[in-house]
Amino acid sequence: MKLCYSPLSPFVRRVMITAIEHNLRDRIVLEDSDSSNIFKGNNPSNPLGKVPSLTLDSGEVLFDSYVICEYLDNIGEGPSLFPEAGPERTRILTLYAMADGMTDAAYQRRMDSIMPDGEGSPSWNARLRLAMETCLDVMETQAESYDGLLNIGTISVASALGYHDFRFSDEKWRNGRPKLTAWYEAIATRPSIASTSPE
Ligand SMILES: N[C@@H](CCC(=O)N[C@@H](CS)C(=O)NCC(=O)O)C(=O)O
Repeated sequence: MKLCYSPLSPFVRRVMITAIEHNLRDRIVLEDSDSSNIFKGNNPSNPLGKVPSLTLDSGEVLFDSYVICEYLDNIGEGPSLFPEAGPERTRILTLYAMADGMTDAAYQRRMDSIMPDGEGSPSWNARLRLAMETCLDVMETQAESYDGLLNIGTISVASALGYHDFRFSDEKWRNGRPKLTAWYEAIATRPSIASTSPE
């Protein structure tokens, strides 16, 4: 299997965490993305021009990160990160959607900030920042319920927070959010999380 990837992408990070948790890391060959032209996208294997994509040995190409994580979850070893259909799955996928949306907002803000002079939008940036702050506030109210759980929702929250630290450290998400901070500090020591941190 070939994974088109970028080491700094929070979306790729979910895939890497899933691969490590399921003992699949050795079966994945990493292919660098091409970020030389931001207007072309970075991955021709994906019609959306984004990483990650996973090319199977059959030649079939999977995207996006959610689909790849679920595929790896199905073929890998160990406990599933995707609960069976039912209320628990719905709750975890809703958590995933919040973490995914927060990550996407952060990524859009990052891209907006590197557009040529005059092309960025301060108003849209403020809209996206508010969404990120609101997600963080909701996560703070839920953080105690994340304790000890490893699933597609919690690994996506951890990836979102890692990306926040990496790109927006000046916004100090930990301030006023002690429960989320404590949860994150604990999960960040897990080998699959620690070894995929965007440094
Ligand atoms: N929903 C997608 C998002 C992927 C995504 O936004 N990837 C970014 C890197 S963090 C990318 O490749 N962007 C290149 C571009 O949009 O041109 C997923 O979960 O895989």
